[in-house]
Amino acid sequence: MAGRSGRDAPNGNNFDSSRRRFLGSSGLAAIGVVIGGAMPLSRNGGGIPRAHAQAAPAAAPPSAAAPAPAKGPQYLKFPGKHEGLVVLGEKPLVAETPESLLDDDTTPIEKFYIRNNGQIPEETKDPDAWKITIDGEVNNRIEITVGELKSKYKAVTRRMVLECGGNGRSGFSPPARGNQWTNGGAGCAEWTGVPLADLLRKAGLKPSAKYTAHYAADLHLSGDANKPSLSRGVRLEKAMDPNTMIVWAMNGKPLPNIHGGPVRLIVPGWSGSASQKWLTRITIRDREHDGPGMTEFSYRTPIKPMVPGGKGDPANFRILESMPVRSIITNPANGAKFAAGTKELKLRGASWAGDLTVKQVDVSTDFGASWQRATLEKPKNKYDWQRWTATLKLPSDGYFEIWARATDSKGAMQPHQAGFWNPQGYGGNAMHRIAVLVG
Ligand SMILES: Nc1nc2c(c(=O)[nH]1)N[C@H]1C(S)=C(S)[C@@H](COP(=O)(O)O)O[C@H]1N2
Ligand SMILES: [Mo]
Repeated sequence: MAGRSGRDAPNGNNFDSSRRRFLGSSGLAAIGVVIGGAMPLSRNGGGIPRAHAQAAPAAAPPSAAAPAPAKGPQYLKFPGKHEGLVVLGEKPLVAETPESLLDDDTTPIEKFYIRNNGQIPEETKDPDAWKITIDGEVNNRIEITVGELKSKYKAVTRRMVLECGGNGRSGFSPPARGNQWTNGGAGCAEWTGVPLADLLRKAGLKPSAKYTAHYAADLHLSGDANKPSLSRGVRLEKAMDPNTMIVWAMNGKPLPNIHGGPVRLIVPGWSGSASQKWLTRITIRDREHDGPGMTEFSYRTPIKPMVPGGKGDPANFRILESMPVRSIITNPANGAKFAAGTKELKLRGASWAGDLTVKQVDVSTDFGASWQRATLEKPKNKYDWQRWTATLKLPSDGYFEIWARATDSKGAMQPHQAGFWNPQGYGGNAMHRIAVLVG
């Protein structure tokens, strides 16, 4: 099944020596938060993924001289990237951003997560000469260079969340197949480009037009030029949404190669896999796309809930579209230690909800027995995340867990545990929990 092989394969510990290319020796020093030694979170019915505690910056990073330990976070070493990013897989390269590094209103490029399914292409020398084709169920096929796109269409800039479809996967029990994301397969950047709808209107959609198919320049992991590494698509309605864009700039800078430069799609609110990097072609289809990433259990979730760990019947699955509501605590970091007598903690966080907005964020210091409402900001524009703050009073010194949960504009709240298990672990949006120690 082309749609599955080579993608989302377990990344366990089967790394070879080439992984060292991307693995850093430190991560701790670069993180500007108060942290001490590793502090385990209390376990609660499997609600807290093991990887969570390990991914916390409080864990000791491997030293440069010592061989990499078999377990524990592996920090990323990649040009232009922050040393606190955690490598989830090396072939293909996948790295997530610990929640505490998502504390900026706009995620800086250096902290933005990386997700590849295939080989990373070489950086193009002439970005403006890069060609994009629009064909299929259109009246006029379009072939346009990035240079023409910039000069002939009206550019817009929007701050929008990009989130991997598998974000939160490590919360599933039994473990689901694929990169074990905690909450760090997400970021919120300023994207500049043109709405895809402007090009589709120019091309003229035929009445038969129903779905997009996205193609790109990255080679399949195997190196086979005839096999796309990933080719996803969306319903026409989403393609025509003015927030779905072809972008060439990120945070005001030319889109970096690692993030799909010179040009990529941004399909906000939906599984990040629809946001094709290194975009070369969009073919309009008269039916749902069936490229790699569209079939069987890839980016598809059960229609009728299935037994956790069960086999799953592909006929009971449909394409994952909007992502579920999520909130993260971005400060303090998991494992933070505070001086004895600290009575008040100031929290900062972020929340978002796929196609929806966030209505409310609550925090708890007593394992969910009582909740306190956080102050929630408005999004800058549609698909922006919503920052939140809260001031917590602590009854005494000691070990506390801080839990955060968001509720979306339709009233759906994050669950205590990742639910609706599926083989490749989509939709895991359990409440974020951190541990802190006072005194
Ligand atoms: N061409 C191409 N586009 C791609 C991918 C890929 O492997 N190849 N990965 C997708 C997935 S699964 C995600 S989550 C996002 C990640 O984008 P980022 O690496 O810029 O964070 O890109 C998407 N676009
Ligand atoms: Mo993804």
